[in-house]
Amino acid sequence: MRLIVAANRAPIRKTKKGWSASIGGLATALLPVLEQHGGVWVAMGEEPDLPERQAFPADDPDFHVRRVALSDEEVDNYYYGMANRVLWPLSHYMIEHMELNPVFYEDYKKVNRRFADAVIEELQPSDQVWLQDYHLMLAPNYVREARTDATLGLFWHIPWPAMEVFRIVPKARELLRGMLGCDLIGFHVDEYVENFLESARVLLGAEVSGNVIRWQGREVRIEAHPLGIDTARFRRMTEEEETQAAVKNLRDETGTEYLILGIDRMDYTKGILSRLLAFEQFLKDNPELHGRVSFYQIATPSRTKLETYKQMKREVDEAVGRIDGSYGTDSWVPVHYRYRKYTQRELCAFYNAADVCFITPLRDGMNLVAQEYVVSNSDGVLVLSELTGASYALPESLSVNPYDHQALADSIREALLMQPDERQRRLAAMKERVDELDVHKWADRFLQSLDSVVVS
Ligand code: ADQ
Repeated sequence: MRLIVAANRAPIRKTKKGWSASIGGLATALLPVLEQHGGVWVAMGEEPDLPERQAFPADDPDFHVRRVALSDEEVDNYYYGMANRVLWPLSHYMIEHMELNPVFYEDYKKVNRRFADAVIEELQPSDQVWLQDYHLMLAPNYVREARTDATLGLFWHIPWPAMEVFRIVPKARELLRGMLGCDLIGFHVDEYVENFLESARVLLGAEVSGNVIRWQGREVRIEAHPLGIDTARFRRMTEEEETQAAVKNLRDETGTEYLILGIDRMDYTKGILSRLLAFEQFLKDNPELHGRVSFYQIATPSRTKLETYKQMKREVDEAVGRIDGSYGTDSWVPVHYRYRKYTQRELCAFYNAADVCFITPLRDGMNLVAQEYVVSNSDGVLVLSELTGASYALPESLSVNPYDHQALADSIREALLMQPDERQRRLAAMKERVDELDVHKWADRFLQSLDSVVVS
């Protein structure tokens, strides 16, 4: 069996030393499968001078990258438009951020058609096709129409909202029909599976029994496959001498008894602003802890072209300035704010050094940062928003409602004061769970399930 992956981004990037495999996320999970079985990775081609088909590695190829060339305007409408300004806010229940421009959908359709055409061209009998995420909702059915016998799976990385929310998007039914070209659709947790089944039942009148949708004479299975991280890699990186030296530096430089950490892409779904406001409230409520606690907020620049993201950054910058201005002293900076990317090893140092990881998205499909903290830390507390997939996967975290300002502020104090035996008990249980979610096991489980769909 060969694997054909279709995803928005390619898993390789050009560095000064030539082409190399990307680190993290999907590339980590799927490249070993492609290396073992061979295949093709179909992705968006944003730069016109890159080849349409590229063998990787060039000298002894394991697989090919196939690029779907897009114009700047198509990238704007399909990616920055339909994917990031319609489907992203919709799926995170933030409909106030939706921008419903019909041109977005027209280009989204066109681009999905082109992805499907590339898959169809590459497809050989007995290949498995695995599409990824909300960028490619329509492509599965385009492939299905051309190849009725193809084996098609899709994994959806963000939440699937309640049916009543999903139906708000124009063309909701067309989008659902597109996805139902698959044999298997995976989500992180059961809640999203239930929401999807209800969407298909109510909006399309599809027959649903258990987790199977009967649709146009075929069966489509809807399953929960929670995604994990590369646990061995994070464990190894944390133990390395270089990382431990960085941990020591960080603690020395911070100079406070407690270190609290937030790490996110700079996105309005991650709840960075309300987290900062909660930290401010915590400082107001707990004067005896002034000078003893530092909060590191690390935010990776993301979708920086979009106005909502620029606006959010301004608000975050202002809040940090206000808190540090009101509470900071000559010897104490309450909030250390870093708006930049780090290497995974550097992130491990932050995780290892932090007494509390404060992860409070307003919604999040899974949230891998929570899992990275659990693997890389040895006696800290994970405070986790109950509106994340990770909260279902890690019930031993200190769960909090990110919309409850006072509860957020109180959770910081509770985490800092948690007794060592309780901290250890919770963290040990979460470490076992994160081991089970491991990204390699996730890929195996999904592909085995896709295989069994075909056999049954
Ligand atoms: P994201 O929204 O990107 O992913 P998340 O799962 O937390 O959210 O993954 C972020 C990744 O970026 C982590 O691996 C983290 O280490 C890395 N990262 C964050 N800040 C960084 C920095 N400053 N420098 C370098 N790396 C940084 C989407 C969904 C999630 C879902 C994943 C996977 O929104 O809900 O968990 O896909 O399915």
